[in-house]
Amino acid sequence: MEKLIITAAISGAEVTKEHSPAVPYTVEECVREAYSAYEAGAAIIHLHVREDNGTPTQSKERYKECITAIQAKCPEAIVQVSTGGAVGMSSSERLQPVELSPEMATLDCGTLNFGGDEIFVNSENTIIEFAKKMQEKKVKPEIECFDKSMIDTAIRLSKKGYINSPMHFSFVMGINGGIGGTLREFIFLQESLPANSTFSVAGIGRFEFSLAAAAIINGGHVRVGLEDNIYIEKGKLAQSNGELVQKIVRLAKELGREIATPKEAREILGLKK
Ligand code: KMH
Ligand code: ZN
Repeated sequence: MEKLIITAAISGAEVTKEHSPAVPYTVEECVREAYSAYEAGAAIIHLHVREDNGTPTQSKERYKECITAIQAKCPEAIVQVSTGGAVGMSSSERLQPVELSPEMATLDCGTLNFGGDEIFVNSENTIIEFAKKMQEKKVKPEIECFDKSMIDTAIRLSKKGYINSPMHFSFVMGINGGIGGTLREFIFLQESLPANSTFSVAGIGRFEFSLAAAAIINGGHVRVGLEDNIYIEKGKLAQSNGELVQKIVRLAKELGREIATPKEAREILGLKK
């Protein structure tokens, strides 16, 4: 089986220091959290940025500052910017960090009720606009799927030439409003993928580690991090993103799967650096 790529979603846009004091807001805090994950074995840093007071922003300048600082401390890490941003942001606001030509960016492939009464809007035109910008900037999309229909949308847009193959998917599972976090749903998503694709699984909250184990044994890759889950075990907060990554490294070792270095992750994903 191919080596395991671990992505650390270190910051997110919804989780706050009230939930966990380890959630990073400032550039220094983002570097601290990215380094803890990188040192533990994460090849990819999935990045949202904030103002110093914790307000989510998609400012190109803030991303640039943060990416430069992370790369100084974690020179090999693959930085994947978010184009999801926070619920309610406009598409032009969300798309800004792609202008920096990062190696990867998320491409959210559909609209859903997001965790409650909010709506995360990704109309087909928005997805196409984002996908075209990623092709122009030579950015590899990580296709975020919160439900099975989003895989179908990506396949349809790929057939129309908006998304290059082979595609790399991320199943984000367990958000209220999206697909659940059971093994049955995981298998359903995996079996819905085009044959040549790669995929990673991000289990939200209590689904983080069970779905990580499913991905490890089934040839997928894994995303963990404070964006998705703040607990290292039931009722116990993780001290850092690094601690969450360490747990995945232990799981992978027990299950006989080796961890991909950033260089190996680039080879698996077809990234050029
Ligand atoms: N913050 C969520 C509304 C992404 O990074 O592309 C969207 C999100 C997805 O986190
Ligand atoms: Zn995100």
